[in-house]
Amino acid sequence: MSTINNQTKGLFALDTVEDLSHDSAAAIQGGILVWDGANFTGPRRDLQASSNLIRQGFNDKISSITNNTQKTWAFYTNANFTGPFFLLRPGQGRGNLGSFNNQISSMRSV
Ligand SMILES: [Ca+2]
Repeated sequence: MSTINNQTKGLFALDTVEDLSHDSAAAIQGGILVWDGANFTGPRRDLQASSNLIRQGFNDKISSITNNTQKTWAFYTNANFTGPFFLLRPGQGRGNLGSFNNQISSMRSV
């Protein structure tokens, strides 16, 4: 079993919240989690609000995302919420962003 598979299994077993630290549980209740690596691996940022990712040091780096908010979010290839984008519904995640891999520069709820 690879490390990636173990992490993915853990990510989706969110009913086992008792296994999480207090900070992690808070993030899962209301944030956008973005990773540099595919399949929810590597450096991570927990974002609570709309962001131009240049300021987060994460511009053109995101390779996987989960939306743990109650809103649909849009992820754009250009700064200031412009350019091609895709949507993630509440609770939805993508471990592989396809043509959007390492392309996202801004994001906001819609
Ligand atoms: Ca990346």
